[in-house]
Amino acid sequence: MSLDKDRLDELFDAHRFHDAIEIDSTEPIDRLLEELRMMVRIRKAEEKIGDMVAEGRVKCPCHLAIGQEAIPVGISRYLRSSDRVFGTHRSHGHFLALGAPVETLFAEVLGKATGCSKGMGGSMHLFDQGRGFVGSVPIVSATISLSVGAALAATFDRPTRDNLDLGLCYFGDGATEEGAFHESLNFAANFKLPVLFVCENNLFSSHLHIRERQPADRTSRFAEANKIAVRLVEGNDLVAVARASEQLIGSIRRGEGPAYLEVITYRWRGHVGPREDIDVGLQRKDDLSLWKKRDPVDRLVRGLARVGALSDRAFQMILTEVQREIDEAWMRADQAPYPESSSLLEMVYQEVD
Ligand SMILES: Cc1ncc(C[n+]2csc(CCOP(=O)(O)OP(=O)(O)O)c2C)c(N)n1
Repeated sequence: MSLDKDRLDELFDAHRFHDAIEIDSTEPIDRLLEELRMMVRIRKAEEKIGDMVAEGRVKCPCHLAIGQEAIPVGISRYLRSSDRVFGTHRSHGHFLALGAPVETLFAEVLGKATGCSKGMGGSMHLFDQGRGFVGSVPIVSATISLSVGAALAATFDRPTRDNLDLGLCYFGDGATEEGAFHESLNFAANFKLPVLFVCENNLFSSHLHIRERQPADRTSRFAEANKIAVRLVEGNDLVAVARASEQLIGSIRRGEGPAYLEVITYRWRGHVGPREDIDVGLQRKDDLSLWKKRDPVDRLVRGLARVGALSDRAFQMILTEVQREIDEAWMRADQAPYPESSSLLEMVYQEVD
């Protein structure tokens, strides 16, 4: 094992973490089964979108997070609708894990009026304010500073600094190479703001590996430099993600200041689009088959089976039910109308008194 504390060590090793995840008696099984269903829902929704991109039915650029499902599901366990969650260009899972309907995602990628952004945004502009999803945008790192502002606003709402709502931003390891990221960490730390920074470190920014871009691969070193509390976990282990989230979100709500959760994971598809073998026009060089053994869904299924909580038949039933849900949601989204061209300006200008 490397002695460099800025390295990810075994978390980086594709040969590790293939086992069933550990489920102990403190984990309510019903909740885990619901979370498994959510992970399957996210995966199948993204597979459907990928297929529809390949068929030319979906025209907007779609960045799939297949292989990363445990992260938003584990974190969302401890979120509430008054929190302010911000996503990225790769946010289908962040959006769905908060309970947003699959149909509003499908309609959005199809540009339909029933989409979560009325069909005007596409895959990278998702929005569900009622569920606390304030938005995702394609500009790398742009939402990090917005989440810090939202966290500042949350402190105005509850000046006692007790049971605070939080700002939360998901971002990739590539976003840590932007200035706004560093300014945001500094500001949040200095003013002890209730914000959770979630770095989904999938090792790649487009086709470039983090070891080709940075002198070290553990991004939470930047949070430590700002005296921010850090947890670093294996991101394909639902229970590990949820436990770290519970601890960090608890301390943020108590007014103890920002926290940084770094979750190590891997995306199975290329940077954009449905292909597994091509990344930004280049042949993929990494060993995807090894990383697939870290499948967060399969590891959870095996963990549940090991404690006698899930039979093969019960899992097949979940797969069938979710597939039906996905097919029906796609059908409704597909049949929905496109927005009227007359509505275009409604989305740009607002009446003021
Ligand atoms: C400011 C900015 N620079 C570059 C891009 C082009 N771009 C889009 S996604 C991406 C890679 C981001 O990688 P990362 O933040 O690690 O997220 P991941 O795609 O791995 O989820 C880049 C360079 C952009 N959208 N915005």
